[in-house]
Amino acid sequence: MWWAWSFLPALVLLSELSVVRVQTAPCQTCRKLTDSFIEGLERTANKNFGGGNTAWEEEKLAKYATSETRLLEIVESACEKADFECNRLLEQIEDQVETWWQQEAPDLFEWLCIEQLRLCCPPGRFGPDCKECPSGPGGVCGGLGRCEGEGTRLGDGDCVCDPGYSGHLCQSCADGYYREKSSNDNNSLYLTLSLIPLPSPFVACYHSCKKCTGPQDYKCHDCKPGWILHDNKCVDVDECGTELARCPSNTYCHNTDGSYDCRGCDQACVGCMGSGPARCKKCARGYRIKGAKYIDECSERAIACPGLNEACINEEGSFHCECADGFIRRDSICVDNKPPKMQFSSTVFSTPTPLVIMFVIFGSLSAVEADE
Ligand SMILES: [Ca+2]
Repeated sequence: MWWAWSFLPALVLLSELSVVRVQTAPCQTCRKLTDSFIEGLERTANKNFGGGNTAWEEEKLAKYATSETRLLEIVESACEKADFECNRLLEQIEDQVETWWQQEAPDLFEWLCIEQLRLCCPPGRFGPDCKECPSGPGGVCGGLGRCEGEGTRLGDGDCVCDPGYSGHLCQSCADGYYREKSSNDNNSLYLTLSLIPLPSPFVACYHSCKKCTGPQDYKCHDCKPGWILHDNKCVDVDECGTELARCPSNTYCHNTDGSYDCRGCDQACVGCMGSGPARCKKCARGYRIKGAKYIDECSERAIACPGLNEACINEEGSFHCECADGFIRRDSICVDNKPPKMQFSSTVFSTPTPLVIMFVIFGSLSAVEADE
C-alpha cells in the first residue's frame, strides 16, 4: 500500500497477529482512532509542504491539504505505538481510509465505524442491527439511566437505571428509596407536560430499609436482607445465634450489622466459639488447656520427655515421648538403632573346628559306602 512502507516492520508484526477480523474489534477502538484522526486533521490544517519553494511544490504536486503526504503524517500518529488494538484496526482499514481521504469527506466516525465497519451504532441504538434503545419522556431510559450497549453493536438494550430508579424505563422507585411528596407532585406535572423529569425525585431510605416513607430509621415498611422489621424499624438479625450462619471449619461466626462474617480461630484451637485461645472448642496439636491458657506442652521443660535420646511429640490436647530418629526403645531406654552383632550357638563354638570338618567328610563317605 502507498503508505504502508513507512511502518513496514510494524505491519509485518501486525499481520502475524491479526487473526481476529476487524468486525470483532470494539466500537471504542474505532471511535478512538477516528477521534485521533480528526485531531491529526486539525493539527495539520495550517501546514504546507515547506521547503525553499512552496509555490513551486504546490504547483507541481497536489496541494498539501489533500495530499497523501498529509494523510501519511496523520496516519503515522493516529495510534500510540503500544496500543495494539488501534494499530491492528488501522492496518486493516487502510483501503477505507484512503477511499475516505479521496472523496468528499463525510463524518469519519459515522462513515467508517458505523457504515463501513459496522462496529458502532448511532446514539440511542444498540446491538448487531442497531435497534432502538427503550425510550420514554426524557429520552433513552427516561433520561434516568443508560441503555446497555448503546452506540455499539453489542449489548441487550436493557436500561441500567441511575441510583434510586428501576423498571423498564427507570420510572419506578428502586428498593431502598422513596418518593418525596413534594417532588412527586412536581414530577407528575413535569411528566404531564412531557418535560424532562425533575432530577432525582427518589430519596434514599434509612440504610437498613428496603421500603420506607421517609429517611428516618422508624419509617421502614420492609427491610433489606439481614434485617427484620420491628415497630417500623429494621433490627439486625443475629445470624450467629441462629442456624442462618454458615462458617467453614476452624472459623467462628462474627455478627455484623445486616450480615455476619467468619473469622479464623486462634492457632491454639481446633474449632472455636470466638477470638483468642480462651474460646477454643478443642486444643490444636501441641497445645493443652491450663487454666484459661493454652500452652505448647513440649516447650515446657518440666514435662518434656526426660529420657535419654527421647523426643517430645505434640498431640491434639496432649503429647507423648518417642525415641529420636535413629534410636529404638529397648528395655524402656532409647538405644542406637544399629543392627545387633552376629551371634552363634555356643554348642557350635564349643566344638573344635577340625573335628567338625572331619565329621562332615567322614560322615559323608560312610554314607556313600553304605549305599554301595
Ligand atoms: Ca447480623
